[in-house]
Amino acid sequence: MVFRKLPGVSASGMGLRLSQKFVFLLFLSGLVTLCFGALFFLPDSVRLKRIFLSKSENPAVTVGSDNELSKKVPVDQEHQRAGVKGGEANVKLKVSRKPSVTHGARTVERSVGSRAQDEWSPARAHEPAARDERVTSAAHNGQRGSAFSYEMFKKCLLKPALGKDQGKPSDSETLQRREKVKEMMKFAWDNYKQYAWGKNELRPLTRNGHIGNMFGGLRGASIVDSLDTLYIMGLMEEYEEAKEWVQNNLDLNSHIPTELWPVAKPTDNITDPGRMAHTATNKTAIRRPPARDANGEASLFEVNIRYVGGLLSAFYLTGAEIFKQKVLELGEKLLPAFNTPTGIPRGVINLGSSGTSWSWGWASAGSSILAEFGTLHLEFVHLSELSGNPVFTEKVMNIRKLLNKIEKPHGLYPNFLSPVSGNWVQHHVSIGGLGDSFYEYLIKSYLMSDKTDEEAKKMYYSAMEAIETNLVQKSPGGLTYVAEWRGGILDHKMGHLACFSGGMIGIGADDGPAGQKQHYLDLAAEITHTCHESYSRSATKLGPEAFRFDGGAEATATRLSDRYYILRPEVIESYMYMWRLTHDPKYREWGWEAVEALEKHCRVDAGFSGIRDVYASTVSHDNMQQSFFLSETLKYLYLLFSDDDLLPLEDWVFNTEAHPLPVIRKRCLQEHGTRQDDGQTSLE
Ligand code: DMJ
Repeated sequence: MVFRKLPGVSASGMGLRLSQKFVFLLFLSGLVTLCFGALFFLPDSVRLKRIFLSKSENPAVTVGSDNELSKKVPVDQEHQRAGVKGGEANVKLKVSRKPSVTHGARTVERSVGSRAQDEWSPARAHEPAARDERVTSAAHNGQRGSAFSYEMFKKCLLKPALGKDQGKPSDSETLQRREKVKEMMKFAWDNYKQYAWGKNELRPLTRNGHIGNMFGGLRGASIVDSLDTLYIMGLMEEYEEAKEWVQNNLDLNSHIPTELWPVAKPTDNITDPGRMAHTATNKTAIRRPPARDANGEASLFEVNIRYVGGLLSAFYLTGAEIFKQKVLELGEKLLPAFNTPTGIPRGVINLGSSGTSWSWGWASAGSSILAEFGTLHLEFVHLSELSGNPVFTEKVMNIRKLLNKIEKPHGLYPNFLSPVSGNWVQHHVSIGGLGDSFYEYLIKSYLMSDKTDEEAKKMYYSAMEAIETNLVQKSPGGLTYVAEWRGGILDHKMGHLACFSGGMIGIGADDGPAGQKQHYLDLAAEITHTCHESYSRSATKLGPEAFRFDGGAEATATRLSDRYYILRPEVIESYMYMWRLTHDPKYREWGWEAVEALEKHCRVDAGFSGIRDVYASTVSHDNMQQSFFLSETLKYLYLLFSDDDLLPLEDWVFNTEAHPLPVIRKRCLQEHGTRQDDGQTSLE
């Protein structure tokens, strides 16, 4: 049409010869194909979706389609993908400040993803729905509807939580060792109280508090993380102080003046999977958030495992209502993180009213991290238990369904997934940082469900099979280790974080395929042994952040940047489980070696500190008493030197921050009428 109007140009084709026309057409069609193809192959294909989805298209979607909690959720929310520049996992330490979710717009971004994605009906939650959820949850929160009865819940435990005599061991040496661990806890706590009270963590060398950038406006991470440890150790005065702080000072709506916004420094942690800040160090400072984000951005994962986990276990252990109130309030604040096209949450959430969320700037192409979105299940199921509101369980079941259906390379779960398309973003697989606690939560979901969650069980044992086939290796020196996998190529490295897997494989040994129990117990023992070797081959008898099995190395760090130890618990965690499962005295001996090393190298005048090089006999301290030292490292040591009836494993599973959560015995709870519905009295 346009051509005809050109003066002097014939309609037959602007005077071009046939061959020229052909070349021109070829060029044109190539150009069109290229543009069109580019739209499809762009990660998350936002533009394409905008073009091809009509503004009025508001598909109803099914939440957790094949479970009993299914319900329809309409969608009227536009989700915009952040303009995050992709980068490999451990490249840059920054948060993309551009919100991935924009509220108020009208269209929806839909996945053009994989086959698995097409079959699967994800929750596409949206802000109005999230508001409704909040209202619903408040309604469930004891005001009307179902009310959780703590007394009835206790009747469904098989044994008293604290045992006959608080787990006091009968032999005097073990008792003395346990007392030593209790003294360490008191020392760590007293110094935190004196120098950092109300801040997130203690800086023991400079004797001040650390706020960091993981918890948004939340404070007191060490207090919330310590509640249950203080309680089970019988440090009751300290527990009461902690409880009072939660009651009066744990502000879930705190606003930070923008000028006080922390800028990440080289040694700050950002999020734990891989403790990216420590490894990724340190190259990029975090920019201040926009002024409107007064509540700051928090890691969904860290807030969940430390605050939600800490408050839940404090409630279940003590029955103090304040913990329940706080945790339900906090749980609701986390719900907007799930407002993505797939329901897979992004890593960073604004805890304020905006409810916006972001992907970590360092995560490949705006992806979410397996160990982050895969480590919500235990806590969210308990939030539903306590509130009577199924929304929390729906959110995590939705994640589960997607992961179950998506195609997995060699049966393995890569660490990066797009929350928009629901597809894997790159094929890095690890049972250490970025992947670790996802596997842990599969087996623990099964155990916490009183062994009724068959889906979790199946997923766990299939994942284990794939891990054994593809990742488990034997070193020339005979050490068993779990390597990492990068698109089919093995990286012969094991992170300290991966050392939790000895304990995990141990607790999963009972319920695997027939005849596999001993095999799993052996594997668990071998991995725990390797992790112990990583400790005993260092000058300090503490283990490095990562150790290798190549270039002649056997369970030692070869890179300077892998030599630090930040008071992590994973190796001791495996000792504790292996002790409970086998009662082999070597695990208590190994635990005691760790106590001695901590005392010698990490104890300073005002608390405990991580060290920069486990191979240097004159240590340099990193000036940080991590909250997980109080929550996990010292708790696992205390349990290692206690009788098994302190928090018996038949009744309790530990979340990934070592906060004990009770097994949910649905039938028993129903029989005892744990829930009082709509004002009716309980059955007992
Ligand atoms: C803890 O916050 C949790 O154990 C998490 O799962 C991984 N790492 C730290 C401690 O190392």
